[in-house]
Amino acid sequence: MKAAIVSAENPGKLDIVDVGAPKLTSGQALVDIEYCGVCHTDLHVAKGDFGEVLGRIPGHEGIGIVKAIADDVTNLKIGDRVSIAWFYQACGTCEYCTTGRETFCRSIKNAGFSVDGAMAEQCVVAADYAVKVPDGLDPARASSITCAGVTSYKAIKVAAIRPGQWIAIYGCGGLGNLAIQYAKHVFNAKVIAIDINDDKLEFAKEAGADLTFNSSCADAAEWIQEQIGGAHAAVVTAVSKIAFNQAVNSVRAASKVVAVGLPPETMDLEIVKTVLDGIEVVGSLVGTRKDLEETFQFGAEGKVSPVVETRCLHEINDIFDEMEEGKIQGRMVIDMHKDC
Ligand code: 8ID
Ligand code: ZN
Repeated sequence: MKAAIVSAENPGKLDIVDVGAPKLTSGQALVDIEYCGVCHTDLHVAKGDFGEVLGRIPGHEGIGIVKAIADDVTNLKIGDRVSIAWFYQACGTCEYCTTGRETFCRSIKNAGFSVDGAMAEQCVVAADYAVKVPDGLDPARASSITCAGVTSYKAIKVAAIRPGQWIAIYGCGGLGNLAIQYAKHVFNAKVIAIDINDDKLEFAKEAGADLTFNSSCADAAEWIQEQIGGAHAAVVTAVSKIAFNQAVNSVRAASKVVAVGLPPETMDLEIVKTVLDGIEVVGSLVGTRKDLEETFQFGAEGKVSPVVETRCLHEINDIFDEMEEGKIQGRMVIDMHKDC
């Protein structure tokens, strides 16, 4: 089958190759992939930012149709439409798995990083962990919800924002534009969107942002403090430590800064401010199966609608370039049946 793999010859790139179809083992379902969104995490994986995984098939915004199931699988049937998410499988029994925090299981497997993902014609999933896509949700949009959507939604849950409060969203890319939509249409918050790119900020306005700010030449924190006396929470999806530092300074006392972006850097945290203002800086990692089920439902109801453009698998390295140059609005989604 056709697949993209992390290249050994071209650092930071993927090669399109022919590989053997994955083998179905106990507890698994074999999925014919229809769509796979391209997340900035795939770019981190290709570059080895989380450790080198040469030969790995990336892709964790996969959507496809179940083609076969192992004999012991009871929760899926052939023909079901399911997702292949970064949260691929966990142990199911540890203190994290049994307390609603399964994405922090220490034995977690991640699609497209520790196991092969969905940038291929076929993929196997752990059947118990594959979330079904509800009827009425377009599969290309569902792919973007499988990571960008659920991660943004969960991060706002973690931010504990209340209706009518201000939330600052740093980074208005694949995740950020959806974070704006969830903040507005699900949590009834007011949104300040921050990016370094004017096109992204125009897009953020279309997604529902009440205020926007270009932080390429000015400090967003100062401006936010001036305009609204500080945000009640911030979610940082930007791939830059500068945004993380600004986020801490842009919130009111006793607020949360939710870290989502994964730049391989260290943020500066001023201890005195953190203590005196009671700031909580907290990481948020994708979402649980239940979070994804909820997020899919908001998509099916039309409350949140990912903006996607379909591309072919052979364009994957071009998509990575466009992502690094900040040229993508919404999500590029690979259509496995498209040829170019
Ligand atoms: O579970 C998680 N925590 C999770 C899940 C999925 C993705 C984390 N991520 C991580 C990705 O690995 C990546 O590091 O979130 C980050 C954002 O992913 P994305 O939304 O898929 O990336 P994008 O579409 O390239 O958007 C990034 C945006 O950040 C802006 C860019 O202009 C772009 O719009 N940005 C940058 I780069 N620097 C900025 C800055 N200093 C900035 N915006 C504001 N201030
Ligand atoms: Zn992702």
